[in-house]
This record gives sequence, structure tokens and C-alpha cells, in this order.
Amino acid sequence: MKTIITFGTYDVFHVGHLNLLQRAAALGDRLFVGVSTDELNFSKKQRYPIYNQNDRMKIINGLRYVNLCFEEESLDLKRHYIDLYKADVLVMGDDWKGKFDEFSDICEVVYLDRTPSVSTTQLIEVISSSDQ
Ligand code: C2G
Repeated sequence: MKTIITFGTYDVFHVGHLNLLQRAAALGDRLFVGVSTDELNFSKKQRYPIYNQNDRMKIINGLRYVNLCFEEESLDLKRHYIDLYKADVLVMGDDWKGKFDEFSDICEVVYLDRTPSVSTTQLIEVISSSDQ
């Protein structure tokens, strides 16, 4: 049984997120997803996500590619989560390229190409400007 683990915020869920999760799931037998908490986002960006963590987790949990979804409470706990869930492969989008190579002593680390031309930040800008 090959377990894949990945992490993200998945705010204003879009096709780039789905592509990443679909391709991550295809690398193994089951996919576990750490969804960053609202507090973790606030501490990183000084703002809360548009969708709260319960809704973001509900969306991720509802996807056919995802077998388990858990709260990522701190960016510094990745090693702990990889151990806890006995993950064989850590997958991240290539905006994180090289950032998680330190975990290659306990699992395989794979960076997948991001989907071009779609991002939560850009969606928020488009939606808020069409509001005026
Ligand atoms: N992604 C992608 N293509 C896009 C946008 C995002 O492949 N156009 C991927 C990202 O590379 C990431 C995943 O979708 O692997 C989730 O993206 P974010 O929600 O932006 O995650 P992020 O805030 O970068 O993760 O420990 C990491 C943290 O949880 C933060």
C-alpha cells in the first residue's frame, strides 16, 4: 500500500488544486491531504482565508481522489505528519520546488508542475474588482 501525502490551503477551490490532487493520487494507492488551519494562514499572511477551514476540509474530503484529510496546524510539523501517516511520497506543486528536500531521508519527495493561469489570489482580485 503506497501512501501519498500533500499539504495546502485550498482556499477558493479551483481546477489547479484539483489537477494537483488528481495527479498526486495517481502516484500511489491512497492520498492523505493536510489542510492548513485558519490560524496557520493568519500567522503566515495576516489574513484569514475566504473559506474557513471546516468548509475547505469538507470540499477536500468530498473529492474522490482523497482518502483522508487532516488539519495542518504548523508548517514545522511536516516531518511529524509524514511519520504519523506513514507516507511513502510527499507531493507538492513546483512553487515549493526544493523546499521539502530535507524529508527525502524518510520518504520520496515529488514536485508536480502547477496548472498555469489560475490562482486563488487572482480569483479574489477578479471577484472583488467586479464588485465595484
Ligand atoms: N497548485 C497548482 N496549480 C495552481 C495552484 C495551486 O498545482 N495553479 C497547487 C500548489 O502547488 C499546492 C496545492 O495546489 O501544491 C495547494 O495550493 P495552495 O492552497 O496555494 O497551498 P499553499 O498555500 O501553497 O500550501 O504546507 C504548505 C501549506 O499548507 C501551504
